[in-house]
Amino acid sequence: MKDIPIADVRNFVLVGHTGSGKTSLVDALLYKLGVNDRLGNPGDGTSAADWTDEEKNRKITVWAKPFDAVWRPKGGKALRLAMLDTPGYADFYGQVVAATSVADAAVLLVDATAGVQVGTVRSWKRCEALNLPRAIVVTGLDKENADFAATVAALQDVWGARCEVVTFPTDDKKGVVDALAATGGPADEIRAKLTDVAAESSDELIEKVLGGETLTADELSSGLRASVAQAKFIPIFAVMARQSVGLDELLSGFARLMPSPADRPAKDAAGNAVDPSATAPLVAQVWRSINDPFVGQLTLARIWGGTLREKSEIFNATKEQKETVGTFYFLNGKKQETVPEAQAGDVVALAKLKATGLNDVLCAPGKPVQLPPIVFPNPVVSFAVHPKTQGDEDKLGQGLHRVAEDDPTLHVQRNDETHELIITGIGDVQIDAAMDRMKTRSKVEVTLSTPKVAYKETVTAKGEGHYKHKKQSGGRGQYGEVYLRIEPMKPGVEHWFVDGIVGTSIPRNFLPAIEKGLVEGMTRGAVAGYPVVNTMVTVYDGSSHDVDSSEIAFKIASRTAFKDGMSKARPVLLEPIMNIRVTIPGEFMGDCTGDLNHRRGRIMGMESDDGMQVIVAEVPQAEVFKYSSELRSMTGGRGSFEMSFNRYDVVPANVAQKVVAEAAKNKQAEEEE
Ligand SMILES: Nc1nc2c(ncn2[C@@H]2O[C@H](COP(=O)(O)OP(=O)(O)O)[C@@H](O)[C@H]2O)c(=O)[nH]1
Ligand SMILES: [Mg+2]
Repeated sequence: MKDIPIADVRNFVLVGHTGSGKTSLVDALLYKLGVNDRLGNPGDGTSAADWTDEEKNRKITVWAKPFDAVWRPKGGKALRLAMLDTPGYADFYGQVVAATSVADAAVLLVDATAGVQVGTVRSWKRCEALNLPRAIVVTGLDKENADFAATVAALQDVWGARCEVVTFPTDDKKGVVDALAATGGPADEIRAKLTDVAAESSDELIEKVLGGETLTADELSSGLRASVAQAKFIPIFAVMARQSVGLDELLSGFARLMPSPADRPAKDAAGNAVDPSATAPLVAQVWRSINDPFVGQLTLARIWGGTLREKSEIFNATKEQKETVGTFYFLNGKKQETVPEAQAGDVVALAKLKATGLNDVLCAPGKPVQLPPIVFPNPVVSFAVHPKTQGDEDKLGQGLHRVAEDDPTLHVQRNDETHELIITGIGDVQIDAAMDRMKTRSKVEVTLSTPKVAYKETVTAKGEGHYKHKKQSGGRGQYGEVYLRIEPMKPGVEHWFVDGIVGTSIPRNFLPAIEKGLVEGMTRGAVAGYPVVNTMVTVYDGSSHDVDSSEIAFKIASRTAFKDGMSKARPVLLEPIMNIRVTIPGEFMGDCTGDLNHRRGRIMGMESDDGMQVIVAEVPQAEVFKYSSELRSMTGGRGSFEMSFNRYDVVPANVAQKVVAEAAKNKQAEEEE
């Protein structure tokens, strides 16, 4: 906003374990800063931040959302806050990835009664990967057993002395002391430590300190701020959000220590800094896209530089297309405030853009800039989706598509081989929430099931096939005879169908029909009726009849000869094999490797990563459809995994037997219908 210079803007993302009080802090700030006239609580569904139905019902944050407020301290400068609240629950990690990508800093919340949790570590790692400046806010201090000092010690134990206290609770927990402002008692001790941190940021300050002088308040702040910007110093704040205690001290800490959009400009794809000033050409990045049934299409963008104006022409540099900006808003939960212009640090919601989607870069006309795209985690959990009501298939397809549009970590796909609609996500709670959303929006109810495995078949040896199709019924008969050879595809060979016919046993004009018959034959292999791959067919002989031979006769002959030949070419069943990377605390190592072996997995290696153990393995897809929830219960939520397709490989005989039996049963059921 125009009246507050960029230097006085603080854009930050709130991250941390689920239940650490992120949304409560947002609610407390919105209430304190006059955005809302009552204090909402995510715990009882009254939060102004967790306002969507799915969030109210589950009492957790599901979406990363922007909030906007101004702090006007008595006698001080106004500070504009652009906050991004994020979900702590692992299934919604994609939202954390999006929001951290467009924030200038992170605020990591840690519950004083729980300490460092899985979600805390996950958030921290994300910040490290982005080298994001950050602060820690200790919450839950009003709870019984809460111990601020012990929590600080635990944080320093994991992340070292770069984490140091700036504000701390009084003994009666009725107030919070700001060590940068107060004197006497523990504040002096803390300030001495902070002075050392600040001194390290510049030669000038270090000389002053070594010379025995005390740093002025401004020197101390600016020294600390330089270290925060490089993530070398991480200030710890104590806050009691629900009691509105420690908020002024927190905000004044943000003003003194946290970076402004001018301190940490975005880098374009070539590594050049984007000019953050308001007079520079516009650069804004789309990090979320909302398809709301009431407000329509909303595009959430973070402005990195220049000024975005209402009713203006801009350029989508990613799509290389002009866009017209109508109105845009600051969002505060359900509230939308129209703003005429926005600058670096602002997160705005643009209505009704035509061509713009996630990850697009919006620029001034004639000044295109490319930014590195936000890279989302790969979804790993799949379910087959079936409509509860027959006849809802079309509605289901559309509905799924629509919910997947809002969430880049949800993929929807029809599997052409199993004929199932498959939804893939990060976790089952995420998929469950998406299905609820679809029920409300598209009025389709569904059941979920474990997807069918898309088996394939191939041959491992040479096999001869033969069939003579001969029918004499009344008038014109049908005649076609085919001899063929089936073998595994040879490396480097391009075409799977080889014409090896010598002489005129089969007239050449029937070859296309023969090939069609083979293609049909390959859709249902000889083992269990799955598609056949990697198989070469040479047709080398046959016979025809002047009158009775026809395309249809040769199609039937080649299709049947294929089945004959395939069954003699030592056919096998193939299954998808996945790469899996399981990250767990060391204590679960034995359980997890044992479990993977049990799932027919092959351990390829082990690594350690930041205090966690990593198992790298290959495992058949059929065995890991439910791995997400099973790993969660095996490790108490402390394990995580990534998964990607590797290859198709032969199904071991004992397992294949069961698949074949199952296929035979299904075929019989089909025929009886
Ligand atoms: N006693 C107490 N409860 C809190 C505090 N912060 C949050 N809560 C409660 O803890 C629950 C989870 O808080 P929430 O803000 O949704 O956590 P988030 O998942 O990090 O956003 C809610 O019921 C809050 O009312 C706190 O500092 N003290
Ligand atoms: Mg929350």
